[in-house]
Formats: sequence, structure tokens, C-alpha cells
Amino acid sequence: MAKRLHEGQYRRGGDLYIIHPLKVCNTLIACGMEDDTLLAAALLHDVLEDCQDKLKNNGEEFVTEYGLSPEVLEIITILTKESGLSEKDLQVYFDGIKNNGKTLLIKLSDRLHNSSTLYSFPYEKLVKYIDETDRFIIPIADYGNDYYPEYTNAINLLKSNIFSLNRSMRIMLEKSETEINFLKKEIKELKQDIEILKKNK
Ligand SMILES: [Mn+2]
Repeated sequence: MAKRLHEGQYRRGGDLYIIHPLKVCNTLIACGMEDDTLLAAALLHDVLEDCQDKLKNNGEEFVTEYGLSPEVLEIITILTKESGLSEKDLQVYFDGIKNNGKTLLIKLSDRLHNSSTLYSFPYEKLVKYIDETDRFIIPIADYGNDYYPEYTNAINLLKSNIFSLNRSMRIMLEKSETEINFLKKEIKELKQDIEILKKNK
């Protein structure tokens, strides 16, 4: 069903879109998760956001027509983010996610895959994403560690991988910004030199 709904969609990096939900689900399996509801929701986690045109009943059809458990719909509904949220709404969104162990796990697995494909992000979105990971994702993972002891291993594994990816990306970004600023300064000085030479000619 996820494959059918994401048909014709591609990731920013060029992959078929379905690679992403498969990866999110597969990572959870690798973390030892076996819960069918969790794994089904992982496969469908982006459909309400990205496939509205194909879902006439906002996903209700998963339950009424396709026999999925209402919990799957509940999980993917919590994970669905509207675009252009204010800072306060963003906090509400992430609070909703951390209050459910399964949405938290899927969000972490989702973030891990997205963080490993950050190279495909446009610059501004990249900066924002790295920042959002530090401000919201790491704290909800810490929260999950305290409140969902049954998921501690999975949460820690996901968190430490997200953390390292985010940190290397941030350091690379800072390094390239330093380099760019240095080059800008050099160019400015060269321009001044040229002006002086022109005047003294
Ligand atoms: Mn996703």
C-alpha cells in the first residue's frame, strides 16, 4: 500500500520515495522491533503528508477498507506535520510524538535516515534541520529513554547515530563557512589592491 501511494514520487537525492519508508521500517527491525503495528506505521508514516490526493478519506480508508488497526492510523496521524508551523506549534507537534513510544521510535528512525541524506538538502533547509535535530529530536530521545524502558536499546542506538551524523554535519558546515568567509575577505582585499593599482597607473 505504501509503495502504491508513493508511486511516482522521488526523494530529493533522486531515490524512489518508497526507499525512505522501507529504510525507516528496516532500521526499526534491525533495532529488534517486531511489533506489526509499529512496522506497518513506519511504512506508512509519510502518506498522510505526501499522498493526500490519493486518500479520499484522509487515511480512514486504511481502517474501513483495508483492515489496518486503528492504532496504525493514530500513529501516522500524530507523525503528520503541517508545513510552516510556528515555534510553539512545533513544540506541540514534538510533544505529541514523545507521548507515544511508537511514534517516538518512528520519528527517530525517520530522522536517522533523513540525517544520513542531508547532502541533498538546500543550504537553508540544511541549517534549519540540523538545528531542529538538536533542539527537538535529541531531547525527545532522552525523554523516551526515561519513559519507555522497553525501548531503551532501540532509542539509544537511534539517538547516538543521529547525534554523530548531526555533529559531523554541523562541524563540516562551520568549516565551510569559515573557509567561505576567508575567501570573501581575500577577494575584498584583492579588489582594493586592483583599485589602488588603477589609480597609480
Ligand atoms: Mn519520513
